[in-house]
Amino acid sequence: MIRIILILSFIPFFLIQCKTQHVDRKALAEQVKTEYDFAWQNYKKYAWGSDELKPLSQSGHNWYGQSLQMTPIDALDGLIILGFDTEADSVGEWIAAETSWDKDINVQVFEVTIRLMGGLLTSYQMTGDGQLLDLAVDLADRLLPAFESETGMPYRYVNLKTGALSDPNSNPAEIATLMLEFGTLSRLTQNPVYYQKAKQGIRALFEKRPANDLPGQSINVETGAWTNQRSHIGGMIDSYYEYLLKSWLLFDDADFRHMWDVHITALNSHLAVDTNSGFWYGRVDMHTGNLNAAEFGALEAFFPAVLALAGDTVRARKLMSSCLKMWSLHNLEPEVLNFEEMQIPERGAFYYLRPEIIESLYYLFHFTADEKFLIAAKKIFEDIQKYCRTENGYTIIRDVRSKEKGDLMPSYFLAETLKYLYLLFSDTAPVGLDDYIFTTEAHPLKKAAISE
Ligand code: DMJ
Repeated sequence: MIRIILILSFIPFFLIQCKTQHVDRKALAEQVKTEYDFAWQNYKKYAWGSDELKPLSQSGHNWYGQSLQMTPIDALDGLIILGFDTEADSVGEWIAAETSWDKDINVQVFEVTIRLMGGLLTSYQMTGDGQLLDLAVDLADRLLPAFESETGMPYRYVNLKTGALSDPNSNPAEIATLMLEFGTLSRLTQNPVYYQKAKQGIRALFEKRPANDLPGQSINVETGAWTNQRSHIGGMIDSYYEYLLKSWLLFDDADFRHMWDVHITALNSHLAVDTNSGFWYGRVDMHTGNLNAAEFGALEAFFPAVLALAGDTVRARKLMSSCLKMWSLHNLEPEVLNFEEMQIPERGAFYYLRPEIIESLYYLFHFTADEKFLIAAKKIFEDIQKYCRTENGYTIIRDVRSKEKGDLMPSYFLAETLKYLYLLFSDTAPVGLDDYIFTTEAHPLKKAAISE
């Protein structure tokens, strides 16, 4: 009896509802638009010109002391995609006029690439505004010194003004998650250097893999030595896999296909695990392949999308179902979940408005047309409104059990979380998975670039 109750408690609320509910996609798309506008207007009111909004303190926050216009640049293509045309025009003009990268600050190459360069490239592709492309080129040129390491793998930080390098202790995600953006820049400018440098870093990383093809969590870009032996699909490794697959699909480069094939085979043999609570990818030792933590979390929830994009809808569906169980435990997902005990370790109780679970629902719905994924997305949208909305914008949650609020609206909430919700519900969006590859920050890049 206890066993039956236990199994029933693992069935997500969304799946129980599936048989009876129908989703009014048009109405939901309008609601997402309303919430996007609400979040954006509050950013403008309290944090305009800063990187991100702090809704509880009604102020702005800059990552490096001075602003890089993180939220406007990350959000601009969302304004275009959701149909805020007049606003998008004036924000695009403002970005072109106000943005300068000539700043004496050490920036994280990965973050500024995915949020700023990615945002600029998509907005350029959607508007044809050459000033946005010029900003992307200027930014990329200032980041290029990062690749001047002994191994060719990029340093984590570079000074935008001086090119000074810092922090050689990097990780697969930060090393590889430049390829779509740098590669697209090469396509658009006909300058191969960006593609070559980004690919050279990935190639050097791939060559360092152990015999079982499982990369570790961190690696020194000067020596090529692994500095953390944990292997998993979570933060610090996650988008390495994503970018191998997507770089193959966007650039039709067979080297990336080979690297993806090698790794997905290893992941499915060593990390994939069927338990009483569902199908998961756990954390293993990179050399032995032995499970050392039955942990999964909000960041790992990107993986059903990647599996679906790779054509593995069977594993994608199973993992999606596990992700929804993770969400429904507390009606918000934790950063870390022990999937054997279905308990949240203290260090992983927060929800940072992350998009990955919604991103996966978007891919699953696209590839299967199964309405249950829309129903799940509707429930998640409702939960986010219920627990993360404040009078002055949306905010992160410190603990999904108590629902205690933190004080930050990350730029990816507009760039990804709300954008993926809109794309799920709208059937008139100007971009979609047939013609675009979405970066890890949800900036859609055209499969055939403008200049081709
Ligand atoms: C985003 O900046 C990107 O999706 C990145 O790849 C992972 N983390 C955040 C969202 O959770």
